[in-house]
Amino acid sequence: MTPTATTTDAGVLGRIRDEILARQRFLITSHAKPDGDSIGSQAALALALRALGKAVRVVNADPPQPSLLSFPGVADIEVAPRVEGEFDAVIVVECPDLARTGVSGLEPHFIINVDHHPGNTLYGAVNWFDQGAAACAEMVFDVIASLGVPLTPEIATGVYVGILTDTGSFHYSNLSPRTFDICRQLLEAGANPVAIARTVFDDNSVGRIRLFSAVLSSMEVDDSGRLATLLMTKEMERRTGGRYDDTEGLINVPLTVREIQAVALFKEAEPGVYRVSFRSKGDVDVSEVAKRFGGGGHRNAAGCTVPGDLPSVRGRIAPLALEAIDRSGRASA
Ligand SMILES: [Mn+2]
Repeated sequence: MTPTATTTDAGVLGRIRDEILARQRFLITSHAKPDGDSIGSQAALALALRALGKAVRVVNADPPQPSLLSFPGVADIEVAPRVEGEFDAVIVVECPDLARTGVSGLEPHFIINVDHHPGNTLYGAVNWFDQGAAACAEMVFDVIASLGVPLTPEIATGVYVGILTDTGSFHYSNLSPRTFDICRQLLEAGANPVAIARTVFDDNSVGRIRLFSAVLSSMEVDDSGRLATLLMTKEMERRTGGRYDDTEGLINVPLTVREIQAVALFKEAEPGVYRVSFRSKGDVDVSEVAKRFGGGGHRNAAGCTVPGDLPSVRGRIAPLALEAIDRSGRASA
């Protein structure tokens, strides 16, 4: 098969259906540090294939987030750096290239690639790549429908978890009428959107909230009101009972202020060394700032490690971040 850039035609879905129906033993994997779309897509697909009497193992390089563990099929997901055993096909969901799985031993197998990430390298024997899908789970929904497997509440829950998380709770731009049509069918099949959202998002601890509170209390906003800086120290971690590695989403809080265009979080890595994380909106390119200090990343999310005391590190970073904001203002003017 000659892969094409975006293969949304009915032909590829029919081919996936035929290849699955003709095979018996499956491995399903996804990207390392799996997100809600990875886990929801995998769990739903595994349940659907098992309903067809197939043998299915799901193997990822890293465990699911604890908040996802109670969803149907998720506890069965294995964590391993390498796959061993005989499989008739490997289905890779939500993964732009094979290396991103973090799992070795996949290459010799017949690979079915189902993904929506821009830049997918079409590494499979069969590739369904649709970057217009709001979540890989939308594509998995179509695969399950093509197989003729009835939607159970458990399967519907997995697909809904993927869509809910990958759309940022229905905030992001890839949403389409199709997204809501699928969700309508998922609810009709028994997915409970209130219970799912509570399970996914109500996973804070008191210590985590206290750590967030300490870090947000450190916020400084520059005179123009466009740049926020945050500080996190080991002392804050000790005092609050939060965990240093459990601060997902914290840096995004200042960005919810309309005027703030970029955020820099200075996280004390060791005495005299700061890990600096950046987030920005729109055309503000914070990766350029990170690169000046040997780091990198994307336009709107980047990071670097900088030695020095806080006043000097902040003093070097803040003017460059403001320049990045100024540049974007000029570009869009
Ligand atoms: Mn996704």
